[in-house]
Amino acid sequence: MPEKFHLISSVTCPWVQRSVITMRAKGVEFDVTYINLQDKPDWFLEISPHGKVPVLKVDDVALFESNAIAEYLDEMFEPRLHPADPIKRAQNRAWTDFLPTFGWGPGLNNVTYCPSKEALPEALDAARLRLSRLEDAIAKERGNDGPYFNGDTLSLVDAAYGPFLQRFSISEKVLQTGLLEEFPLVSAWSGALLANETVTGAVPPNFSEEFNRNLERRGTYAWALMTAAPAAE
Ligand SMILES: N[C@@H](CCC(=O)N[C@@H](CS)C(=O)NCC(=O)O)C(=O)O
Repeated sequence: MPEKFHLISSVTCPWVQRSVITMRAKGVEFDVTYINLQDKPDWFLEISPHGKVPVLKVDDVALFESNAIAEYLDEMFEPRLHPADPIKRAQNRAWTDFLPTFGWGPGLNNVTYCPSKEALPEALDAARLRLSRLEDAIAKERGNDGPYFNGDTLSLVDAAYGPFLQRFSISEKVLQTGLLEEFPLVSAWSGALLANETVTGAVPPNFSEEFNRNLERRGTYAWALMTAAPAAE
């Protein structure tokens, strides 16, 4: 059995949060080192082939890629966050692989980090397409009554999507697009994930401050709305 887990992290990274959720759900103790991704240390570049976090050091072995890390943790520690049924497990893996399509590029992140009011309608349309696929996937899962992807316990799919839905919910407070309300199953799923402390608490205490800094650095519309002076009477 490995003795020491050490996570190389960055405060606002959703892929890192996925590793932390997985370790929290399994009660795995770990140390953390935060690095500055704008100025990566040499020791980090030596252990991270593509220079990305998370890296999980398991004793002296460095694992990279949040998906590989999640799968490793799931094989090693109870409770299993993958379904026992091989077909369901394959489906869960496939929906986890869908995450970059869902979150990145013309997906949910383009709404979260939308640069302007004018760019919002196009970002919303592209996100709607991905959200409708996810809505269908959850509908097929229901058989189970939720609140999580496979039913009443967290799965690796929940650990993967939760961080992206959490970041969207922060921007959505000011954007007020109502986007998720168009997808009631995704909306209920998001609500359950954001009410789960294992998910939302898997960030350090300075997360909000650093996330806002991120919104500012990226020149987002959400940041402009957060800092807009109230209209004069
Ligand atoms: N596919 C990777 C994505 C990780 C990733 O994109 N991490 C970002 C931070 S959220 C990063 O380290 N970026 C640094 C860079 O690309 O230079 C995973 O799942 O671990």
